Amino acid sequence: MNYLNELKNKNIIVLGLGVSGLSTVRFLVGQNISFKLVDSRTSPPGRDEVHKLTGLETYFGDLAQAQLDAADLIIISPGIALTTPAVASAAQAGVEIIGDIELFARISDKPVFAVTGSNGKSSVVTLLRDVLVASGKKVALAGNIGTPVLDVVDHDVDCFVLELSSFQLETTYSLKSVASCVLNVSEDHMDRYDSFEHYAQTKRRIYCGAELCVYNAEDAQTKPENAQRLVSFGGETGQYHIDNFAGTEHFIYGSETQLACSELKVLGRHNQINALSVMALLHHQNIPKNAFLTAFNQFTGLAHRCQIVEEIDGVSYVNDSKATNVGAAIAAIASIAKGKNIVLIAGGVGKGADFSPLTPYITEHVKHVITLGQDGPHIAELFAGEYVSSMAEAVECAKMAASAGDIVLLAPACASLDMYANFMTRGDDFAALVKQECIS
Ligand code: UMA
Ligand code: ADP
Repeated sequence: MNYLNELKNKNIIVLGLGVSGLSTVRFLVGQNISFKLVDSRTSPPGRDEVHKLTGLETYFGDLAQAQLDAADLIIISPGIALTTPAVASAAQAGVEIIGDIELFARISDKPVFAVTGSNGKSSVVTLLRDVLVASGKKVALAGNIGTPVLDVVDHDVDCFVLELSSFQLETTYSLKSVASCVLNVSEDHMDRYDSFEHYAQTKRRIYCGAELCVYNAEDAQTKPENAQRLVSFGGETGQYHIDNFAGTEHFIYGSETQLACSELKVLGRHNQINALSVMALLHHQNIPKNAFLTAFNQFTGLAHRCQIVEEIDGVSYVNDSKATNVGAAIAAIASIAKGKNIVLIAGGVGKGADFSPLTPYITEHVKHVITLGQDGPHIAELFAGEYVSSMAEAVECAKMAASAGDIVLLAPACASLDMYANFMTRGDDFAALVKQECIS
């Protein structure tokens, strides 16, 4: 950790006091490295916790007044864009700007598996961690999934599994990995990027420093430009793919049968594709088949991703609150519909997305669209839906519209932040309201 000594002589600003900012603060304080803490909000979330730290210089308010140009190094939170004027001006003045993942990369030399993509990241990194653990490895899982990397950097583990967002990749320059993967790229965060290509390019930064680049053969945007060691996955055409063997679907590498798809207990084609990506990420690791078997058998999926909340009068209520973009909502509809039997609840913060790719799926599988939140009126207009003002009203209307055999699906295709603290509270609200319906 020589780099930490270098940091002791630098004028450092930690910019942002959310989950990752607070973790950076804890880490630097633990290393006796001094810094100034800045957040654009007058009352940022971690304010109470840092108040207890004596001798810490803080500035909370307009970044234009924060004197960012005076720093040698800014450790920036992922939620703050590099194009923010005060940040861009500091960069132009020669200030080095890195994120917590870059700091991690500079101080840790343990093996890393890194995963990004528009959808499926958390599911894939969790399953990957489970397989590694089943093979006897000590693993730390961190990054965009919720545990900041600096919270686990000094854990006694054999390797790190990191979920990385495009925001984090923007400020990551020297991460080395044994394997890195872009799962898929579909429109998301279009309020942060000037084009889809820029967003996709940012995701492909994950391949810099990767010994093995794992890409989706059925999504051209995931393919690295100049990589030496490549392995691909994809439902039909990847090196890791799915095919029939002795009458049942199997995960296959080249022509070698690996496991029956039925060993993976979570449902849906997208989960099978995710499992293929896990196998590809572990391509050179000599993981015994049994470890895959154990992990695939035991993986029940993550909360708020296509989870059945309740069945009431023959209608299934499914919480896919984590479908925060159009691609994820499409995956949910396509994987659970049986004909035209879905009542869809959608809406929230659309992040500048184009919702039209939903059209064929809604036409084929959705009998009624109920919308809410900031972009609710726009989505209702696009799909002849019904705009409501609360989740309670949405559940009530969905109940009226559904009949036995139907599925009421919360797959918002939008972020939750206009109405909720995060996608979890949105999903919990939906589930609680559905359960109330069950009692009443
Ligand atoms: N903010 C300000 N001013 C500041 C600092 C932040 O207004 O000075 C705002 C940001 O614009 C954003 C919010 O505060 O709206 C949170 O930003 P943050 O960078 O402080 O976020 P953290 O709390 O540190 O959480 C981040 C990730 N969040 C984002 O990238 C927005 C978390 O991913 C991640 O779990 C956490 O670090 C640990 O690594 C969440 C997320 O929504 C789940 N990620 C996006 C996604 O998955 O689509 C990318
Ligand atoms: P992320 O961490 O990228 O947001 P999650 O695993 O949390 O990914 O899943 C987010 C949403 O995407 C959920 O609604 C889930 O059902 C859906 N999803 C999971 N895997 C895929 C995939 N391979 N393709 C499309 N959608 C997916």
